Amino acid sequence: MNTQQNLNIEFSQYLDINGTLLKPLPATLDNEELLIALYRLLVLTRLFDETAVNLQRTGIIGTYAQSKGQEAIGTAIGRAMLADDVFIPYYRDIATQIQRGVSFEEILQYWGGDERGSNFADQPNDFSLCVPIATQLCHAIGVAFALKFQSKRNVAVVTCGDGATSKGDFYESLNMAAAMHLPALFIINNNQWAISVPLHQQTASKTIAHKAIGAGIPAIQVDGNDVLAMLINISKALEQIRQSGKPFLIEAITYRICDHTTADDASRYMDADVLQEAIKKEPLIRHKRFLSTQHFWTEEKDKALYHDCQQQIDEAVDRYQNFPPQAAGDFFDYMYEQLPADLLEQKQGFIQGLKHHE
Ligand SMILES: Cc1ncc(C[n+]2csc(CCOP(=O)(O)OP(=O)(O)O)c2C)c(N)n1
Ligand SMILES: [Mg+2]
Repeated sequence: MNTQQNLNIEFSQYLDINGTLLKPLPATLDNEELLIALYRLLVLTRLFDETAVNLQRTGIIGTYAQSKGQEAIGTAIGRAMLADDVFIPYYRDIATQIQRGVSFEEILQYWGGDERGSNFADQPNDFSLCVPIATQLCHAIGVAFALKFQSKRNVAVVTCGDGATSKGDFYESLNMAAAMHLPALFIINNNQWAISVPLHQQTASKTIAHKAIGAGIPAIQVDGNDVLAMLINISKALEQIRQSGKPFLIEAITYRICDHTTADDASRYMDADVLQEAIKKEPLIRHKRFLSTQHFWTEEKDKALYHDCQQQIDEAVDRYQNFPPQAAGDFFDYMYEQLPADLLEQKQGFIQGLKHHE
C-alpha cells in the first residue's frame, strides 16, 4: 500500500511555561521595545477584561466575554497584521481590535447594547464583533475573494473558537478558500471549551488543524499562551499567503481560565484541578518571567506598567459613561441604508411604546 500523504501536524513553541526560551528568536523579535510592547498589550487586555466584568456586575454593561488566559492570541494577531489587511473577529478578540483602531469605549458600547460601538471611528475596514457562532468565517471568504478580485496583496484574517469548527460554515469556508485560492488566514482559539462542552465531546478529530489538511489547507498548532510563538507563526503565515495567494490555518492551543461569559458559572462543569494546572501555563506570567530573565524587567517597572494601563482603561470608562445616550430606536438604523416598511413600522411602534411607558 502506498501512502498518499503524511498527516503530521507541527506544534510550535518558543517559551516554555517558566518563560525559558527554547530556541533562538528571529532577529526581528530580538528587540526590547517590541517585547515590552507585547507585554503591555497582554496586561492591558487582562485589566480591561477585569474592568468590564465589574461594569457588568454593577449593571453598566449588559454582558461580556472575557479573553482571560487567551490574550496572547489577539495580541500577536494585531501586531502581525498590516493596516490594510482585514480583520473579521469573534467575541474574544479585543487584544487585536485595540491595536487596529477600535477604542475601549466602542467595545464597551457594543457590550452595553449601543450599536454605535460597531461603527468604528478609526477603523474603516475591519468587521464588528461576531457573536453568532462561525458565521464570520463565511463573511471572511467574501472579503478574501474581494481582495483577490481587486489584486490586493492583503489578507482576510478570521478567528473563531474550537466549538465553531463543528459548524458547516467552518467546513464550507475552508473548502471555498482552498478551492478558489483565497488569501485567508484562519486562526482558531482552541480554549478547550464551547461553553460547557469540552473539546473531546465536540469533535473526534485528533486536532483542529487536521480539519484544514482535509480541505487542502496547510495548518499548524501553536502554543496559544506563548505570544512569541504566536507572533512568529502568524507573521510567517501572512507572508506565505501574500506570496502564494492561498489560505493557511493556525490552531492556537490555550485554555479558558474564566467563565464563558458573565452569564456563565464555569465552576459547575470545569474541574478545579485542571483549571489550576491551566492557570500555571497562562501567557502573562510566562512573558513576564521571560522579560525578567532578559534583565531589563523589574518589579518596579511592572507596577508602573499596570498602573499606567489601568489609568488608560479608567479614562475610557469615563468617556463611555459620559457619552450622550443613543436616540430611541437607534438600533434599527444600522443594517439597511433605507429601513424596509415592516421594520420602519416596528421602529415607530417601539418609539411610541417608550413614550407611552414614560
Ligand atoms: C449560531 C449560534 N449558535 C449558538 C450560539 C450560542 N453560543 C454562544 S458561544 C457558544 C460556544 C462557542 O464555543 P467556541 O467556538 O469554542 O468559542 P469560545 O466561546 O470557547 O471562545 C455557543 C454555542 C451562538 N452564539 N450562535
Ligand atoms: Mg472554545
